[in-house]
Amino acid sequence: MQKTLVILKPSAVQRGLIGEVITRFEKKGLQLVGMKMVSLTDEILEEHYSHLKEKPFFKRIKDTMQASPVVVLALKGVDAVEVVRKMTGVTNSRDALAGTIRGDYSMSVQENIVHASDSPETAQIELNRFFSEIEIFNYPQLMLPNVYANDEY
Ligand code: IDP
Ligand code: MG
Repeated sequence: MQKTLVILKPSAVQRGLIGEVITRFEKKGLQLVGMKMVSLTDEILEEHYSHLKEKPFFKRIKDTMQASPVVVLALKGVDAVEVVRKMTGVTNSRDALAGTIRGDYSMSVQENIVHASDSPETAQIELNRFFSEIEIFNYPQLMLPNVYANDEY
């Protein structure tokens, strides 16, 4: 089983989409193993978006990610990283397919509702960035036999 990190960005928080987005992940069959509301510091954003540090819009991203608290989620499932990325849709929400979170809820590149880890390696690093060990819960997913066949997990 894999774990992955999702951030419900200020665009989700302000637009009242927290519940709807979490519901999508729950309905899919992913197990919610961590969740909290946090304010993101300059430091954490510079680390998290270090690949964009040289971009002209970097300050705008930082400002918008600090416009309100965000909600961070840890989700668990088979191939969770790829599944969640697919559910998220491409970065530019106007190109994102209908049925994806960005495709259904956003018109923006920047204000695109969610962040999702892009590889298993990144997911591990990002989960450690936002959660301490005791904030990630290990509990039985009672619906497991209905979510997967027993040779899938
Ligand atoms: P991702 O969120 O789809 O993985 P990244 O390229 O990792 O996309 O970029 C991180 C975030 O930075 C995006 O989700 C978006 O909010 C913002 N971003 C990326 N490229 C642009 C841009 O060209 N203009 C404005 N914001 C951008
Ligand atoms: Mg990314």
